[in-house]
Amino acid sequence: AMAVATALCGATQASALTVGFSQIGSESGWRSAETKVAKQEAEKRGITLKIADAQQKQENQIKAVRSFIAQGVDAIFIAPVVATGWTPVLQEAKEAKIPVFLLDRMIDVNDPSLYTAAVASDSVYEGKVAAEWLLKDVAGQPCNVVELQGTVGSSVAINRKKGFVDGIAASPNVKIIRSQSGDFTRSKGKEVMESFIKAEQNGKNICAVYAHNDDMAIGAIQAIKEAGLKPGSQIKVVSIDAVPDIFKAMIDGEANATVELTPNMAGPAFDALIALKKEGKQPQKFIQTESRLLLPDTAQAEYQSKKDLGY
Ligand code: GYE
Repeated sequence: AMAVATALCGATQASALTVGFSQIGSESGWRSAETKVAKQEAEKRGITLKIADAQQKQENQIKAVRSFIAQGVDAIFIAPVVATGWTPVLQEAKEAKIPVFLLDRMIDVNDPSLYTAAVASDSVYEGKVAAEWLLKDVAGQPCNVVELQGTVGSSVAINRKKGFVDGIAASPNVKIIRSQSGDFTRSKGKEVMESFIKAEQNGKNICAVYAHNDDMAIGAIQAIKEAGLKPGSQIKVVSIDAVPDIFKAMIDGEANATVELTPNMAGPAFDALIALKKEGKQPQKFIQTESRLLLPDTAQAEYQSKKDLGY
């Protein structure tokens, strides 16, 4: 009875809240999961969530934010497609006294008060974890790496590259020989991997592919197979996100490692918002999610648990 009363009470207090979420789009399995989880987490708390899909365009995000300001929402969540260009619209939100929460990507602004808090992983660290896995796996042997970068200008593409480059810096046996953006999509990941394979002796000169997300890795796996090579052994595959399909690939011996990123970015942001509105509690500026390295030994269990979570 106590639990019910508490739940009702929480729901009543939160039900007044309306949040506008400017989402990037649905470029990856991870992104779709994040949207789905955001809806579930809003419902749990009795929050009204309005989602605007920007179809990968910052100008659409800026329009959406302006429209949320005009509607007088209680808070604005933004998953910023690129890092720069946010100051003017965030200034408008600040003047309207609407708190802004960043989800999963960061921005470059001179004035940190332009947003209230960010929920994201340490994406430099993710790149480092991927590099460390590869260094350990190749154990001093030479290894030519091709890199599939995320969306150009996004904080995560910049940081995942930096973390990996830093991670291999002291190991001259591991080298990035080619690097290009695959825009975080399967189709582009496949296309770019095909061009890397053609340019590198039909793939024979490539030891590993490092993809900034699992979807591009899955596209790359397809390209490797079509070139008559074995992904996971002849060309190693390491990526980031931990979507169900990468575990399927691990089970089939076609992918080697991923760095997990929770799709639940909205939940912690909702909690911080409720604490801010209810108790006037200023949230932590950077709410960091975990980054676990996941390998084939747990792929079956991980696949199942992700599916059980509904993505
Ligand atoms: O890793 C990728 C998505 O911004 C952290 O964006 C996110 C990334 C995620 O498209 O799959």
